[in-house]
Amino acid sequence: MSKLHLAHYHSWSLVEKVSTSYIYEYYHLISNNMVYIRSKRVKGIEYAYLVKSEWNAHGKTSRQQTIKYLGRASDVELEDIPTQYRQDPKILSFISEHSPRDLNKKKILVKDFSEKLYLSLASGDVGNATGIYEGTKNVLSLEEFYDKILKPVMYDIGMKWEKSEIDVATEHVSTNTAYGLVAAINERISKSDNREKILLCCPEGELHGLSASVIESVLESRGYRVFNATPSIPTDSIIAFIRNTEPDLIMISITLPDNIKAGERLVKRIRSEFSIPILVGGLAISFRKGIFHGIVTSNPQENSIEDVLRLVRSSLRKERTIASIS
Ligand code: B12
Repeated sequence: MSKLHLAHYHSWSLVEKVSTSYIYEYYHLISNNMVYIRSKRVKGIEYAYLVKSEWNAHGKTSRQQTIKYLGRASDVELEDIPTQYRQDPKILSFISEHSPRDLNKKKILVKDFSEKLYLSLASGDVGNATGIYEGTKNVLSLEEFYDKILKPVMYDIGMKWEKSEIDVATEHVSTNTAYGLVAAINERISKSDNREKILLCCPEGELHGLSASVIESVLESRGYRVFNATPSIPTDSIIAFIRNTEPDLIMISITLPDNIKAGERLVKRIRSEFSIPILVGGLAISFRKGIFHGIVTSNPQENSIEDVLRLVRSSLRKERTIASIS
């Protein structure tokens, strides 16, 4: 990642949006010049223009110049935008807002958002990362943002670290920034009361906790009350917490295959004291079948947020059925 690229990227925090009933303008500030997309509606059809605005400090006036006619707003592709202006989440937002149904466009946008998110995470910029999330909102659901963008970016960071393409400091900065991003997203999520309680925890020794934060974020958005006790804490603490809070479901997240045995011990201990449904999942489980007898685990390769939600719903439904029978 070049420093120049990052410096350029930071200028997006100065982006401003102006809207009237007919004109939407997305600004990109480069020194004293702004570049933005303006769209005008003619006979019900929106047409887009890439426009440069030059500020004259002496005369205190600005001069607009159309750089490029982009055609119908709904047909604008990223490729239509000159490369130097493609970095702006607001320009991306304009494209996604005007043609959210175009699958191919969506793919390109996901790729572009992912590259930008990687840069933001690696440079420790929560504000930028949150801006990127905001930019995806017209095209992607919260679940899709996590599944299609944040998770693959984190997996990629893992690969890069494994291949020594990035050092451990960059990996740590990225992970901590990702936590900040999830927290910022959570602040934007409205929560309701009287919800089913879910405890998220890890076996002792398991230090991977971002997965649980992502799951927490989605479950909270769906109205569940989540207690996130990850990453690793002593089993006795988990047991005491369960006794005090009486959750309706316990979810155990395991990332490292080395921690499966500790996970099995945790499950055994919980089952010996409580009859609360347990769900086990995580990277370690997603590649191994047939472990954790009698416990619902996420299936290999079925690791998406939708899968997690499905498993949570079915576990709670089973619990309610058992409760209503007994
Ligand atoms: C961030 C990170 C760390 C951070 C974790 C910080 C934190 N607080 O989370 C730190 C630096 C601590 C770390 C340490 C280590 N890490 Co690490 N880490 C990662 C990394 C880059 C990202 C993990 C992540 O957040 N992923 C994003 C989340 C959203 O995805 P997810 O975990 O898959 O979760 C999803 C699903 O699995 C599922 N899910 C998760 N939990 C549950 C639970 C239930 C019940 C259900 C239903 C579903 C479910 O839902 C989630 C959302 O879809 C991964 C790369 C990777 N491929 O994941 C490596 C990775 C997991 N780490 C790895 C390694 C080797 C280590 C270390 C051993 C390195 C070392 N030598 O010290 C240590 C071990 C620490 C320990 N004892 O746990 C390897 C593991 C390889 C392996 N198979 O054994 C990986 C894969 C990197 C790599 N490519 O080599 N790591």
